[in-house]
Amino acid sequence: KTICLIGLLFFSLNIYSQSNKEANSPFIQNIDSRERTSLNGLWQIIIDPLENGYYNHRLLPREKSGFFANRKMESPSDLIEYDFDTDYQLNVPGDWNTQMEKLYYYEGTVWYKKTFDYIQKLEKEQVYLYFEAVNYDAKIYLNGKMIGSHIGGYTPFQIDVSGKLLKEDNHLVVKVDNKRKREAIPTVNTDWWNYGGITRSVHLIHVPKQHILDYTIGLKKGSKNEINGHIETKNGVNGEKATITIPELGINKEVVIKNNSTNFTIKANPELWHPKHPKLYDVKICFKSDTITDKIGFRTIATQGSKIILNGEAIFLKGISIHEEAPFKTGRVATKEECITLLKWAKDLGCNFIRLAHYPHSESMVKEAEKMGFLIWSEIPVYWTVLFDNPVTYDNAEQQLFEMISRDKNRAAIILWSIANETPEGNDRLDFLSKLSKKTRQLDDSRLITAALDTQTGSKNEKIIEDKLGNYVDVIGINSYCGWYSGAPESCNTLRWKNHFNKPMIMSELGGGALQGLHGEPNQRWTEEYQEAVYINNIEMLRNIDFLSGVSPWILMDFRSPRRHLRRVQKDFNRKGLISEQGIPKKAFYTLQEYYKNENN
Ligand code: GCB
Repeated sequence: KTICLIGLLFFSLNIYSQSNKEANSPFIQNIDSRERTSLNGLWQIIIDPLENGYYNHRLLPREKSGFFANRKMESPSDLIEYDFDTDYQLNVPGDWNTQMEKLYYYEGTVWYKKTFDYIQKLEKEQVYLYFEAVNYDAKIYLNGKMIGSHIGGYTPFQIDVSGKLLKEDNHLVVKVDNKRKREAIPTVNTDWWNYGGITRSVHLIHVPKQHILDYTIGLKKGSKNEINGHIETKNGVNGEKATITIPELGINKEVVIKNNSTNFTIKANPELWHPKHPKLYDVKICFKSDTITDKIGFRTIATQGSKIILNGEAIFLKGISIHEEAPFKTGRVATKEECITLLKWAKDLGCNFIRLAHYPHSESMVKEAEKMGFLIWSEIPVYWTVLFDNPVTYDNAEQQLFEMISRDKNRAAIILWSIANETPEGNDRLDFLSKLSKKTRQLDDSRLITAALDTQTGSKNEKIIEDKLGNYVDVIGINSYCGWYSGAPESCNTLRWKNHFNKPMIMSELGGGALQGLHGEPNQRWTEEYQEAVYINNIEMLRNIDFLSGVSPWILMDFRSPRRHLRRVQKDFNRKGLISEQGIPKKAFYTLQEYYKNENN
């Protein structure tokens, strides 16, 4: 028994240190430009609600006999009570809830297995196993051995598998658990579907032993003609050189590596990235035999009083909030085409800005949006009442923040990092979020920080923004549902707003629900006319807010949420979309479109 307990302690410490060891360590950038082998496609799966493949009947972790061993019967008398190869299959990337009826409401463990051969692509290569996202808790085993773990459903992670791959028949097993937990980020309570699974792509990434790991390239804060850069290499030797080429700007700069890193500044006069002309430059970085290419935009972003200043000029953000929900079929977005469909709808609406709610969306989404000229708000799922007094919860939030910023820091389109949505006032929350804000600035001081607040004070006719969190952000997001959760739609156009902070405000949410095709009087809930009235009156209200610098109403498309029970209307959908999940616009879509058309800039 004592041995078992010691074993368990050692095991837990080991897991703890494994997940912690990876904290804040840089990972491969821009995987699109890397030599890759896809591990997408059908994977074998075992649904394991009791975690029987992980714990024995004493609830102790199985050491050898877990499902990660992928055991097979060798003789007819063998007793092995699982077999990946005769069990179900699921597609990767993809959520399990919409792929298999019996998994629609499922929250728990599913084991995934993929068998593959390893074809070496480069001489003396280093290989990373790269997951774009797994929701939520992933434990990864290669050929029977645990090689890593990750927590957090929307950000990438990598594991160095150099020297661990066999030429044939590698078996990669991933235990995926999407059980909601009070201490997790997000916590147990949300308003979106907790889609489980290996929701984004999986790759083997092949790089030379000496390679470029991480890089940051962008305009120096406050300058339009100086490009700042930082490169981190792996296995570099002091004195070795890297070059940065931007042919269109006539740049070809050699830099020297010291302690696997280098910082540099280059004079340049780039055409600036702007929603109306989203100019991207081809950038090439070479180090030894490694080359990486990227398309990078250059712009400045700042605030001045209540204005957001892009490239030196005030801009009004005409936005829309978007969940990463697949159009037409629902479920998690799994393809680039699905991202493009959503983005085209936002274009039709007349947007120059999107709020990617409530967690980091896929890299494809961000890149496609950047090409199409959308400014982006990107956020981590610190949503509602997470355990603000729990240090483990904080570390988790910080790690997700780090992963979001690491992946997307070279995307000029992103101007706002959001650290929280609708969190309740209190000291623990303020400590937690002010620390997170400080961390965000340390990681990236070139962008603005925001958070969406629902904590206004005041009366029926007057709302006052004075939440202390306002001190720690650059731009204040306000979620307010006048005409839906409070008051009738007509009450909104006389509602007045006051801001205790001399900072820009984005109305980061407003809206109301409607079932597409349901018509009636403007005071009849769930009709398109009611939703239209909510928009008409809220737009009047917005016109009276002089510190308003943008809007991102809730939300582009109806999305699945288990909080939405009204069968005759909702059927497990939050119906606040301006477009139904089948892609049909509701009346309010055109109301907002009209507003955006008539607003200057
Ligand atoms: C909110 C939340 C959003 C919800 C929305 C709603 O304030 O931020 O996640 O989906 O309200 O529809 O109630």
